[in-house]
Amino acid sequence: MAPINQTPQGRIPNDEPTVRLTVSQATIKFLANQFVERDGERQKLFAGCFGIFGHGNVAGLGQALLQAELEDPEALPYILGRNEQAMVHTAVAYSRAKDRLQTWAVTTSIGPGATNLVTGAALATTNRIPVLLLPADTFATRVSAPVLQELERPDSGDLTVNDTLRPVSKFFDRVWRPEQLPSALLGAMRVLTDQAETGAVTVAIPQDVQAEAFDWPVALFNERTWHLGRVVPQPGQVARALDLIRAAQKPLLVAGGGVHYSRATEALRAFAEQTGIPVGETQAGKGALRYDHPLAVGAIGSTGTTAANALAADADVVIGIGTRYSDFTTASRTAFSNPDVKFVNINVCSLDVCKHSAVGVLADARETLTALADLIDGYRTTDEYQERVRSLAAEWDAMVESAYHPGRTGESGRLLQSEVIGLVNELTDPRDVVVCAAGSMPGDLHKMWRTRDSKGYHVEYAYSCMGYEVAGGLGIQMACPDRDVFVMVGDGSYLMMATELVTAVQEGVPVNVVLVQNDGYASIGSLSEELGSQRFGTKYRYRSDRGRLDGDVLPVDLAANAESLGAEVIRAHTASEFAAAIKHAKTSPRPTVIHVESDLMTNAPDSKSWWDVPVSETSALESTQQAREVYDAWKSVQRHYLTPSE
Ligand SMILES: Cc1ncc(C[n+]2csc(CCOP(=O)(O)OP(=O)(O)O)c2C)c(N)n1
Ligand SMILES: [Mg+2]
Repeated sequence: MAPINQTPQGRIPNDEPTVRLTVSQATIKFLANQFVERDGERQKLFAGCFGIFGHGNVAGLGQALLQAELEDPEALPYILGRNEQAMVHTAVAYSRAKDRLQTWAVTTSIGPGATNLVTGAALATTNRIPVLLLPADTFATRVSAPVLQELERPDSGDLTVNDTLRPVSKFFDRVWRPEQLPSALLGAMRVLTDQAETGAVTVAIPQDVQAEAFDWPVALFNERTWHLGRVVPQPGQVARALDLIRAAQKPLLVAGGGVHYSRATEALRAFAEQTGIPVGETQAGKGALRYDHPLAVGAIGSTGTTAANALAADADVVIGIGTRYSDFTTASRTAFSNPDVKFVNINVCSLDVCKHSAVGVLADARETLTALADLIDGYRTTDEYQERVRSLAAEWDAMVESAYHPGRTGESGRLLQSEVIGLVNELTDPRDVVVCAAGSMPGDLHKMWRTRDSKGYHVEYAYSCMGYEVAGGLGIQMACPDRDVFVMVGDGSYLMMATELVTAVQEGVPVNVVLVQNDGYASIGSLSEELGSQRFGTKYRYRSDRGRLDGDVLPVDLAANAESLGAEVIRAHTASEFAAAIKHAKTSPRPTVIHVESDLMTNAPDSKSWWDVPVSETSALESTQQAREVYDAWKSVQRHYLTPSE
């Protein structure tokens, strides 16, 4: 080691060119120069930056965004959103529509602006979709403390409300000093572009630091390309997977969201056709195979088709591709009930590869399917098995057909929800996109939506967040201007967050919204009833003389609400009015909301499945006691899947 007083003789002096910019200006300039490449396709990582300004970011990042817009409007376009959580939803939906190859940055003020991000961040991380959050933070210098919206604590000087974003972010950094910015930004990019690690990424910048100037090495702003490689499966892993598949009599493929992100739908179809293995789909995986393909059995699990669930019950080898095996997919570990069932898990995430004691293949879905197809030789399921697949699928499809065309209305004379879904399905183009997140419709859509295009189905069901729908629809319509987007939203979700209709109007994004008004929570209401809780507290009613929420229906007019936000609104009462409204919405250049009333009682065909929601073990209500008996019976068939699949 050199003595401390030695000079660096003989070394070349550091004359790296620098540029003097604020931390905010440097951040924006850096973000505008990030690119992503996969399969030879290169594009900007950030389509732009959503934001809502407050004192935390208006003069820092706000000034930088203004300067950038004036210099080059294409560099990092700024869009004013209406709610911070909603802006994250819009960014996430956009990114999912782009197979996670592109996303947005989201800038917020400090305090409530920042904490409004938490739900959006949790949604992004749960769904594993990249989004960059740039919440402002309280002063690094603290001279003016406590500042407006600062969480002042007696026990900590460096904790701020932004720390709530840590557990819901896949990467979190706070830039206390300008020198920290390069490592914070590069760390953020690494996680955003890592297929296994991605999710919400937070870089919090204190409001004083945002405005501080620094001499940055120019190289920080060079164009930088993040190459998204495809992880190739190891031969040993492929061999072990092949051993299992070749021995399978009744195999079943389960396609998850990873099939889409990897753009493996063609490889999946080819593999299924080569081997005669049927394909079930999770919520995120739906659309992996066209609904009418002879090997498609549609949705699997708690909201699955009877076809997929019958095959799941018998399956001896389950090949999960890009799936997290959520409780809805596994029917809370009751769907795969063959005592000898074995699993092959293909995933880029080691967390998922290990589930259910599977034979794991830690690799890209497309690469793995291609490798399996190359090596599986003449393996094929029997004609008898394939015939069973076709007949089970046909049986389900007939049920969907009658649910689409019920030939009757609900008890109140309103349209049945299954007919509403059927009309949207039949009157939209195959490439149009249906969007949903929470309520009774995600389950109904999972079961009944006939997907005709791999990108035609977008239901956020990892976080199933009420309020995602309209904001998400905006993002998808922005990502796919050549498709018509139809958001299906319940009155509950609409009331929680319809704010981004205003943003859609502002940006001229012609997203369509089908608003199903049923005066309450059909979903949680029917769950409540099933679990013996009698739909308690799930209806939009006045408080009655009895002191309960069982008075008259509340006089809420959501169509008028949508009109007031600037959308074009059509009130449809009958099937023919509704059909005309869909046709009109497809041609309208404006955001269009179709308001339709339906019943709280929905009528989708039964999945013959289960979802683990615990029922009170002891209760004064007979309805609850009966529900507990059913619950105990299902609990007794729940599995752990602990036997190694090898
Ligand atoms: C933010 C959030 N809060 C609560 C829930 C729990 N939840 C799931 S569905 C639902 C009701 C949805 O109502 P609505 O949008 O009217 O749809 P419907 O059930 O009537 O079809 C609730 C409260 C949730 N998923 N997200
Ligand atoms: Mg409702």
